Amino acid sequence: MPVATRETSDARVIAHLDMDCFYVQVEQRKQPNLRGLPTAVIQYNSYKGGALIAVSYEARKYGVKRSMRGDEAQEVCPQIQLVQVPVARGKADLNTYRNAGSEVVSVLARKGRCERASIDEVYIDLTEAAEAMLKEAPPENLDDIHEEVLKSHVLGFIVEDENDTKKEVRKWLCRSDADYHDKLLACGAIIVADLRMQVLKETEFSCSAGIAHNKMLAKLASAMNKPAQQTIVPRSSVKGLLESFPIKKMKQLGGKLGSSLQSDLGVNTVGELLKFSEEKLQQRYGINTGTWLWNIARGISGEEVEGRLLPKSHGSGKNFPGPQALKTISLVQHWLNRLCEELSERLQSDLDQNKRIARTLTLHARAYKGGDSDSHKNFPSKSCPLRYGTAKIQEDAINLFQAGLREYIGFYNNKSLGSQSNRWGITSLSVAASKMVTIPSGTHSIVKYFGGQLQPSSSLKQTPESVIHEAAPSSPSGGESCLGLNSYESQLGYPEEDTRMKYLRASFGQQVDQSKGDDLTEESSLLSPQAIENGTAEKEPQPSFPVEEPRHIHAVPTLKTVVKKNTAKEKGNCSILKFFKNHHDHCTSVKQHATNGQGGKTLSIGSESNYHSDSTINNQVESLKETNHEAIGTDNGESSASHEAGEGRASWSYRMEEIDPSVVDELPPEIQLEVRAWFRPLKRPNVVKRGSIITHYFSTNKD
Ligand code: TTP
Repeated sequence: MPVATRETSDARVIAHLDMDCFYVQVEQRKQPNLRGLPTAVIQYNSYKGGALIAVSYEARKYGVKRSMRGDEAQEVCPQIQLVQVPVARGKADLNTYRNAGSEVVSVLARKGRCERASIDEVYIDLTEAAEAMLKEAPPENLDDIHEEVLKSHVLGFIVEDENDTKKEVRKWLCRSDADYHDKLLACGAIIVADLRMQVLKETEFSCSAGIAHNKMLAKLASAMNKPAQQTIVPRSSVKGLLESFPIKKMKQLGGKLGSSLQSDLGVNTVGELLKFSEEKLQQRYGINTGTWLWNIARGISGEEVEGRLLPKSHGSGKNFPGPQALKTISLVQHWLNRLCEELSERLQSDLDQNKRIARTLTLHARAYKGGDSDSHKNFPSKSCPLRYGTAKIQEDAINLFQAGLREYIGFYNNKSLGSQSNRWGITSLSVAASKMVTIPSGTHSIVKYFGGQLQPSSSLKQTPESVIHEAAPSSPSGGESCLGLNSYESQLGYPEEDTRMKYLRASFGQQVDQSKGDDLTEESSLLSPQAIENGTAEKEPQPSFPVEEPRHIHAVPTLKTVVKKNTAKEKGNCSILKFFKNHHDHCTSVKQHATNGQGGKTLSIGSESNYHSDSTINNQVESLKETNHEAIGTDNGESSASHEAGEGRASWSYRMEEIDPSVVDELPPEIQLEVRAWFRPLKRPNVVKRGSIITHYFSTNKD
């Protein structure tokens, strides 16, 4: 989701460096005889000659495009050299490219704060370096400016004599009457050219760059003149640049939000957004996205260069195009096992090298159903807390897949696989590990770190079996699953036994007593079963709208009281299930609440919660009705408290989308996590709830 950030008034110099036809360059470094030849890297599969994933600039001249397959590329350019990506475990092995990307980052990081944006893209904040240069050796004082700098493109700068471009650029760089911003950018251009030459010398890779006062503009500019060139964006040229810049090409606008701008507002270029007031954009897309759109129309972006040299996540995926589509669970399991093996290896090496652990495992897939391989429908992505160890990741991944499949085909069981309506095919599978956390070094801090996550508790033992089993329908072990963990290992998210124990001993400086494991609550308990079914727990933010709702911060005296009361009782528990556990004993079974007419989700409050449909959230929060009947309600005239007849006790329900998220702020942090996971999927576009107050949601009787 786009995030509006206020731009600082300070002058900044940000560069975005993007490697040219990166995989091709990596392959050409391995095989120097390919240099200068039309070359393309193809995916690992022979279907129609394999999909092209990187195309050299020589091949582009012949009309070879990334969208082509090998066969087609050979038709338009018979002399093309097709190189297959390295292969491991029957799929592409991108490690060579990742490592090559790291080589580049390590050169750049010497000069400023770097953010690795992708396998071959880096942002670098050169403000300090440019300021220092301007002070000590400004461009106009330089006897010699390198040719590479003089080849820079300066947006909006009209070169009068085409034959004298370098001389003209030199003049622009050395203007003594330039404003401070442009002077800094001129210094930035000199530094970036130097860095690019350094990268070429040390890695043999060429790259292109954009130099501007913010990340957004630097990124736009780096793609404007490729390969091996750089583009400067003076402030005065921002309006001209955005005026004609296609809206769908803008970062974060390639998807639904960009399409909505086109179809609903008739906006086709970024500049056309200038026609709309901030209020209008906010009304249509929500406060945050509205402001973000208003900002980008003006080239405003306050986003900082994050200072991250390591990837944000790890992923392993594979496509199964055409006839290769996976049509049985056992085939899916076979490939998931391989993908998980690779993921696990990379997580292990990240842990070894960087002392980082990942906290979330996500499964994505593309699929078709009903035997129609052309009709791809969205296969729901699913997430759960990540447990280290290849076998555990494999087990959790297949469970996530099955949860997704069940939702995807509406109803799923093995017996009906053969029937036409339940036929399906998987054309793409991937697993990703995200939410990377660096483990603080030092005995004291590591204890503190784990202490926060692993408070002693027996809550898991009280987690309803039914919930666990339903959520993990085919757990091979029949026991431990991504939802039902209670081993020390799973809590720590640590890798295989030996490494884990070794690492813990080293970290704590003491013997680790494994037997203590049973007493600890694991992170997975923070995940509601519904969240896993919905793929919402800890789900990575998607770059499309829904738009974030405005948050309302209101005092919530009633709920606060309840929370305080329970918190005192339940200190140390990590799950909302546990949080309310004292009230289960005498509860009755819960009736499942169907999705309401508006597609909303209903949270049924009662006991013996059965994990059921993805649109129904059931949790054992009976205590709310015990202590605070009036705390939950709806505002649409439907009964807020649905007393379940025949069960002897009331089971309360409320529609999730009608609960003010600010209520969650009042809950203990560990409970907040879980409740937030319930809220996430309910964010909807074009809804700006104004004037919502907590009493509105939590009044006893709604008409
Ligand atoms: P890009 O930076 O998008 O492209 P590129 O470096 O090949 O070419 P350009 O000079 O135009 O920037 O992608 C970087 C690498 O990522 C690319 O070399 C191959 C890989 N890649 C894929 O594997 N699949 C894809 O769909 C894309 C877009 C890239």
